[in-house]
Amino acid sequence: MGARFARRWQLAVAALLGLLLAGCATGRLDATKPVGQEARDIDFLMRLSGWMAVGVGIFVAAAVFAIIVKFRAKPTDDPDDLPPQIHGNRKAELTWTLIPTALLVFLTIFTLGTVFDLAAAGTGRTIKVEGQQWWWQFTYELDKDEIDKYNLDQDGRYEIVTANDLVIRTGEEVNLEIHSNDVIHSFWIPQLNGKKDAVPGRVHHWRISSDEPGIFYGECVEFCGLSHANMQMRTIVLTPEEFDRWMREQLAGQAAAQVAPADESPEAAGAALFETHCISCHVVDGVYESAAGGNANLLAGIAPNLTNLMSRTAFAGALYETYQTGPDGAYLRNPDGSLKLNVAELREWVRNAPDMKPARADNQQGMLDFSEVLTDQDLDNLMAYLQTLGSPPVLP
Ligand code: HEC
Ligand SMILES: [Cu+2]
Repeated sequence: MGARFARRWQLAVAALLGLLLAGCATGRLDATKPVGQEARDIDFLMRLSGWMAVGVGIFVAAAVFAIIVKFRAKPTDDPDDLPPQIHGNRKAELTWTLIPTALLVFLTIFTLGTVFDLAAAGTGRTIKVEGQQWWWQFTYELDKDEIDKYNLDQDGRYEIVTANDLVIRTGEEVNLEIHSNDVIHSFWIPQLNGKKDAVPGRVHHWRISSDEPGIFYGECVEFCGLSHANMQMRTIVLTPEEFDRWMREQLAGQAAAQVAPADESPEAAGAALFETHCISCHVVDGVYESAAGGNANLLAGIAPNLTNLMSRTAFAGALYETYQTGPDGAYLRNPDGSLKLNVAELREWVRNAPDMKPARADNQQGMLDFSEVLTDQDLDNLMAYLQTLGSPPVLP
């Protein structure tokens, strides 16, 4: 191997290593900044085993170095003179068997403790999580106390169905029931807990919690087809008071949803278009339920429930922001303080979704291309209608 070739190799390896490490720097998915007990337990194990490995590594490297120096050949040595040939050394064998065993037993005790801790159910509410190509759905069922608290009809069964944004409150140990409607996915919010697979025909239990309000990002981490990388989600952690407001606004959004009114407004025209083109897949609670229970034309069985579309910070598997953000990620606001809708991308999504997110609508995955169906005027009207669906998000 020539020196020039070797240097090129070194350069290539350095460049690759640089690229690889650069991947660690994207701050959105970061398991080293836990905000809840579950993630903290995992972080502790990572640090414990990491530091132990560093200790072992330094010890082994130092020993190798010391041996190289101490037993190096001296100019006076006869090159044909071999050192004494021995077989086995009980003391050495025992040492390098027992020390690693002790280290591993020590790690196992901590690991098993954490594994059992993480498997225990939490004390908070249960939320159903459904993965499908290529977005996440979250379903909250209200219990008797909540039905009481929000002054709802005692005999009713109340469910809030949402997508992309998983909203929880600080301090609550939330129990997730993780399903899949098609292939295997995996649910991961690094700052809240480890990964849990979503497997068709099974329910996996998982617990998350956060001590602090904030938005914590997550992704599907089991390769699940074409738009796997675009199957993201967020956990919006609110204080108990804010969470309560979120609940009330979700319920208000359900109550406010209406059938297309017969007036001349753009909203009414949009609702009529929605009825024609969209309700074969999309549910608006209490109004357009035709897709409930699964549309035979959709492999996944469902499309995002749009009842409270405006209350979500992201759409299309959290690939796009519902509201405009500046370069620093902060939300842009209108003069009256309200959030600025990301009309451009939302409109483009409704016009030609497969162009915005790779999917195979012809294979019943994702949303159809409406670019040949809807006129500019239709799109404006649909935008007006979509803006009637729910109130703005409650932000931490
Ligand atoms: C064939 C079924 C189907 C039809 C018809 C359909 N959609 Fe969709 N729509 C979907 C699916 C599936 C998704 C989720 C796609 C994804 O995230 O990968 C979606 C996503 C959306 C979203 C983003 C929601 C979110 O929370 O991520 C909006 C908004 C939307 N559709 C509006 C419409 C409108 C308006 C129409 C009618 C013009 C319509 N859709 C027609 C299946 C459909
Ligand atoms: Cu997936």
